[in-house]
Amino acid sequence: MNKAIDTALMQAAEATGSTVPAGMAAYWMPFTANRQFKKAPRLLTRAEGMHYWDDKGRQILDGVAGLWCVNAGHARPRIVQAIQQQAAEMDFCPPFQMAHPKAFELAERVAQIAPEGMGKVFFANSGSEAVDTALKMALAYHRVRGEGTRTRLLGRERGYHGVNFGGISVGGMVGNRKTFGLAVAGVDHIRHTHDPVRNAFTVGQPEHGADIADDLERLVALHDTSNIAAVIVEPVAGSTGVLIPPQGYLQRLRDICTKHGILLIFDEVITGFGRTGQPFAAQTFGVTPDLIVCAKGLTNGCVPMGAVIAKNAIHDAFMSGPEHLIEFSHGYTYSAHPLACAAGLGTLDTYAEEGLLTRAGEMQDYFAQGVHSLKGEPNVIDVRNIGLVGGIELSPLAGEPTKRGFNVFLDCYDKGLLIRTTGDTVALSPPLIIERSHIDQIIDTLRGAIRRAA
Ligand code: PXG
Ligand code: PLP
Repeated sequence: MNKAIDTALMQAAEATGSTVPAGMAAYWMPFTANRQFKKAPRLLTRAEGMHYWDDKGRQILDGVAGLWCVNAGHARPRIVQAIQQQAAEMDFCPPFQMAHPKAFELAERVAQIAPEGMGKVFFANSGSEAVDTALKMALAYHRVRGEGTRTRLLGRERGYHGVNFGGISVGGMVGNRKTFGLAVAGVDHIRHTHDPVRNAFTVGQPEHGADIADDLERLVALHDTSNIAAVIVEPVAGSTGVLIPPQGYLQRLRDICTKHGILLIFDEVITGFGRTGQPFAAQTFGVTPDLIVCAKGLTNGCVPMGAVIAKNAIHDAFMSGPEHLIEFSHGYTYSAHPLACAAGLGTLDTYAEEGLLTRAGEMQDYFAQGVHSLKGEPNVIDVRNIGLVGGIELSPLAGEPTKRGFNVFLDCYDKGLLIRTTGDTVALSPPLIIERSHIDQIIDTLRGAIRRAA
């Protein structure tokens, strides 16, 4: 820590009326209430299996797999060894016009667990980068086939697709529009599927709402098919409150896209790698998109990495012009980074050895019983679940939306449980190695916190 800078930053903070503990001034934290956090910091210093430990040595049960990413649990030996070995063997390999063996190996392994016919893998370094990669791929795909008027990108209300310009544009979060304005032009949105009046407290997929997919026909009628490149949705919306797709909805969306030649992109950053009981939600729901965006569980959260998995036909359409030319002018300095590829291989080995990509399916009934037992607790207005994802929606405190949710988060943390809240919805997405006793602990702790937040 540079003392002079730290002191200057602290003085500046004091001048504006906020005080920050020594050593904490320089780090501008992402998606965090910085001033509040620095008054009462929550610091994690170690992790293993289902648990974190904080700087005071307290053990904390991980109810959210870090941030929906540590699907195999923490500090898994195969992954640790793979990263250590790779760091010593080769630190970096230029990804443009060059490659290293593990990039091919990881792509093959991802393709093996992807839906039939989706055999091409393009690497990025985060979900946000993978989302923007997929959007650019969709635009370029139509151009390379001579349908260059297909430029419009469609998202869905209440969608979250990361933080880059493409992602916030197709995303459906009003906060991004309030903070950043227009972003990418030529974007429109279909309706979200959340319907608490008809579907509250449904176990698994809601019965009502397949017809909401027809909203895509409305936008086709408005913009004309010839102008629409792609529609991107999360099969299960995570960040905006755990919204489960109604029965038949995704298939209907698929059918409408197929009818009009619109690419369907599933953003599986959260649902990918076993979260819903199959490797991808596409398989859980039996609907195959044209592109899958993934990240998080790809490397068990250990080294940043994202990817786009493309249908073979989409990739093949690019392989047309002269062979010496670059087919898709896109990529990142750290695409297919050796450390990330090593971590990815260690992760997929761990998933395979322990059957983790289908374990959510085995645990989901017990998990569902647990989360739905919170129905009837004070202010619980809805409970939603699929695989090992749970959403418990609380009614907001009068005039102070998000505060009750945050109070529950703080209370759980105090009692040794890490959860995630988005607005007033508690989101659970534990590591897939979870045992029944952990589910019991999560539900007991959460129940107490919800009661105390009444
Ligand atoms: N798409 C989806 C569906 C996501 O959930 C991203 C894209 C972006 O990934 P990166 O790796 O760029 O963060 C995400 C990320 C939350 C939360 O609280 C969820 C995410 C990120 C931060 C917070 O639910 N998901
Ligand atoms: N900005 C500048 C000036 C660069 O040279 C580069 C990459 O070479 C980038 C941004 C993009 O960085 P990355 O490839 O890590 O996304």
